[in-house]
Amino acid sequence: MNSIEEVFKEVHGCLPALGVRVPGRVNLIGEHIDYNDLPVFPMALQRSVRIALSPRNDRMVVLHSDDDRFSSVEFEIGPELEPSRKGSWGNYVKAPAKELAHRFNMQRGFDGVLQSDIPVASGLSSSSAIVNAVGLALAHINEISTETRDFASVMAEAERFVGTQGGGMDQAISLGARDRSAARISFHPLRLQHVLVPDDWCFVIADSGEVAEKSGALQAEYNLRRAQCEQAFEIVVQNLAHQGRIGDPFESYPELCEALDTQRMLVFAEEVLTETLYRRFRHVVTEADRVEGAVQQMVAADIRGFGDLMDASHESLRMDCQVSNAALDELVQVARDGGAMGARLTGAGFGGCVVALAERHRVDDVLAALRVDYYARRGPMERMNERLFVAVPSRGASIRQI
Ligand code: NG1
Repeated sequence: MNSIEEVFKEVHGCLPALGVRVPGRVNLIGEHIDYNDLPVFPMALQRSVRIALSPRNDRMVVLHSDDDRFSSVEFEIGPELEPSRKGSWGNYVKAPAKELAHRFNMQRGFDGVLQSDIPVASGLSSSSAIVNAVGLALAHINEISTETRDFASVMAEAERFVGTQGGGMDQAISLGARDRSAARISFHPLRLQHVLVPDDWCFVIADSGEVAEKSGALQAEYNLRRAQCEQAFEIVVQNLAHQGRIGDPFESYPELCEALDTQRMLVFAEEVLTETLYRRFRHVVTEADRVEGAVQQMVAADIRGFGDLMDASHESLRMDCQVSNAALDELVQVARDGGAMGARLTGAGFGGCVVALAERHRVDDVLAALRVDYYARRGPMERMNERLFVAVPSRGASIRQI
């Protein structure tokens, strides 16, 4: 790959003025619960989206992607921006432009070049990295504040432009992560509690090769999970209030989980919910407990305890949230058989990646098992170095003058 500055010169005929870098992320635990406003526990990756750019004196954005799979994008910034064809990556570029134009007076766009080494549609948040990178670029050149907490929420709102009713995890971690750390993220108000990842812990990422394209068919499944979780919450809370077990109905999952013991809540929920809604509800409240447990285990450097929670999370995602598939289950099993302390699907599921935790001295065994027992059986795969790697907990987004 040529350097981003070289590509910029080739495309735009001059050198760029600014460089923006936004990392992808891997969620360690706390899946399908950020949109229920419950805490999650991700970390940022060493892989990132980078944009080299020069501000323009008009409101055009002209962004060239240095990846043959994605064509260039060109549009004028404005609050009325219409999305391109469904599934088009340009919508992730338009999303922050529209949201920021809706909130602020933006007179300047940019000429840019985008490079990325985050695997696409794999649950590692390549899409939010693009949204954040374009958002940061536009905010910087239009002198809009990018204080992490507010800006992450604005970017989360922006990304819903593509049609997925996502939570706020991805934008918060890729903007606010610290070096060598994971972060427990809680919402309303957004707060990041940084936890150092023990040196001896290695998180292996393995891509199933099955595309989890959230702007495609998966979008409806994802949005359905969100709607089911909300419906389950409403029914449980209304019945609790109706039976006089609580005073005023709670307004959010965090309030409910804070007030009631999980097991007692589950016994009650099973009585009032249909089977599917009960499964979703059980996933949400038990996953919330696992997040708190996992944060404590990382602080205590208890790798076995953390691994067990990852296993339990995968089981819950498979059985209750029902977002796993055969390839993800197989990868998880191969990683565990190869010596991982625990493994689980990461991101929205239905394809994409798993994350496995290994002690440093066992990580080569885990990688070898995945190569031999998963990848070799599927024949040659393109971009193999993007598919299987050890995650390095990395710092969040940055902007530099070139
Ligand atoms: P992925 O599939 O990694 O982009 C999505 C959502 C998250 C979260 C996870 C499931 C977006 C941008 N991201 O992540 O908010 O809900 O699924 O835990 O919608």
